[in-house]
Amino acid sequence: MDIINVDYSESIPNNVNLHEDRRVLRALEGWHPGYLTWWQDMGPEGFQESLVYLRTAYSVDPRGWAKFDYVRMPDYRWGILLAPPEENRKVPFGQHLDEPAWQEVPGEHRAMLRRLVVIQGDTEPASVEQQRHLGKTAPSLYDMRNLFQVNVEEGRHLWAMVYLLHKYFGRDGREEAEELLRRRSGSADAPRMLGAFNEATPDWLSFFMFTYFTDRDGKMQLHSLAQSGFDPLSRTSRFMLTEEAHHMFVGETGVGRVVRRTCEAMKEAGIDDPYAKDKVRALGVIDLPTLQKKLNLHYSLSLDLFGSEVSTNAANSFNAGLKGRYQETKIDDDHRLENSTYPVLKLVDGVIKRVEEPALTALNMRLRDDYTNDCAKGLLRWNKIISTAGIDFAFALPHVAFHREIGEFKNIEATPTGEMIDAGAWEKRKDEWLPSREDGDFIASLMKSVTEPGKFAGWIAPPIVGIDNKPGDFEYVKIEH
Ligand code: BYC
Repeated sequence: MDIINVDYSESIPNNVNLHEDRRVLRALEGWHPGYLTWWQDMGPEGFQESLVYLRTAYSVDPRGWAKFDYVRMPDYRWGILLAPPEENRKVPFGQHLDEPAWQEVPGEHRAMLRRLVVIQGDTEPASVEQQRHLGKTAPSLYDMRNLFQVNVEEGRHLWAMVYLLHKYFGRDGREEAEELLRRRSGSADAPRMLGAFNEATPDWLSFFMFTYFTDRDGKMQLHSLAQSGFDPLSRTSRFMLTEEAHHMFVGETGVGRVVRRTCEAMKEAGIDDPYAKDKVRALGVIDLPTLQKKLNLHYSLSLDLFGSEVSTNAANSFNAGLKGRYQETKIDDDHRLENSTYPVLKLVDGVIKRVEEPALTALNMRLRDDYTNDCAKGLLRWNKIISTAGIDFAFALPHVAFHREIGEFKNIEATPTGEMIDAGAWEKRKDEWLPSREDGDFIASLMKSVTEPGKFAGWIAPPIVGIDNKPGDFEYVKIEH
């Protein structure tokens, strides 16, 4: 079997030898039409007939795995790709440490494993649903293409999880796979499972913040699942991470280009004061304090995706060898964590305090801390753009107690610097910290579609290089009306 190159002669491209696995092939072929209906109903609105310059994975060889070509999105070849197996891989943590990694579902941990796969799977179509209207207001063809690339790959990530459900979980796996197509982001009756995936993505700034902050939760969670003792989950997560890198690139460079354009416009107009909101907005660019508010919103929503700071679910899935830590195999400790502690910020007698908790139950917190460190890197780059322009302003990540719905701080209100305030003060001041209706209206007023090759909306700078090294005026999307 060729585990490096993908077999495209099958109806479902794959490197898992599907043609020899008639049961799973039939199950996936049975699921496929429902997926396509979902894509038509909930995928990018208005561009299903357009030719989009997309990358498709043809191999899982890290040295060259994708090829670019014009594709109509419904014809995209969503496939099943697992990273090559590591020989003699062992469970790298938990109670089963150093036992051979499982090629089949360990019976005693089946329910827990299915839950992890379903939650991961649920987020993928949710993000496509959240972004479905954005094509119509894309600031350029380059950006429109990046949006659609992210969308088709999130669709593929759904396939990745559905494959695991069909292959390893039998009847209840099939039922869960159906449910993944039935739930809808923001629906009152059948919402998506995690909070941030039911929020609207109303404009392109939200899209860039989402791909920066929320896709980065995806990165951290996938890294943890890539450590899994259940080898098929590890292998599928490892390949998903290869694709995920582009999504975070879209977020980081997207926000960076907005910041750059704002700074340029301010300099051209001789405005030094970043808080001169009306003057800056009159230039048709987004003022830096409003960008900070958007950042506050998306970062805090994404923190909620890590679950409670202290969680027995997290401890159980670690003990069971199903979900590890970020870069587990590079950490120098016993990989069992039975006797260690980890510092956690908690609400103790009404005060935010750092306390030592058993490391096992504090695993969500640890992953969230790794996430925060990763998030901070982009802020440094954005702040560099601002300081180079000579403007006195710097983005900062808000305190973890700010605007939370999950965990220790869900019942209190706190400012972005972590000062606790009462509900009345929060109501009065929240528009200083989170995008107000007026901010939303202003951003919405800038969201005008630009579809001439090489042209960009006035609120965002062009990228430094094109996708696949294409020239600046490349027609990334051939729009079919
Ligand atoms: N919203 O013990 P707790 C991505 C529930 S993103 C609603 O604190 P646990 C992507 C929880 O289910 C990555 N409910 O949490 C990004 C539990 O309910 P039950 C997606 C929540 O289990 C962009 C109860 O509260 N992958 O890939 O330790 C675009 C107590 O939970 C939330 C994963 O997340 C919430 N935010 O941790 C596209 C990995 N948080 O069971 C894609 C798989 C908690 O008592 N999932 N609850 O009824 C997990 O590892 C864990 O389930 C979680 C939660 C980290 C999500």
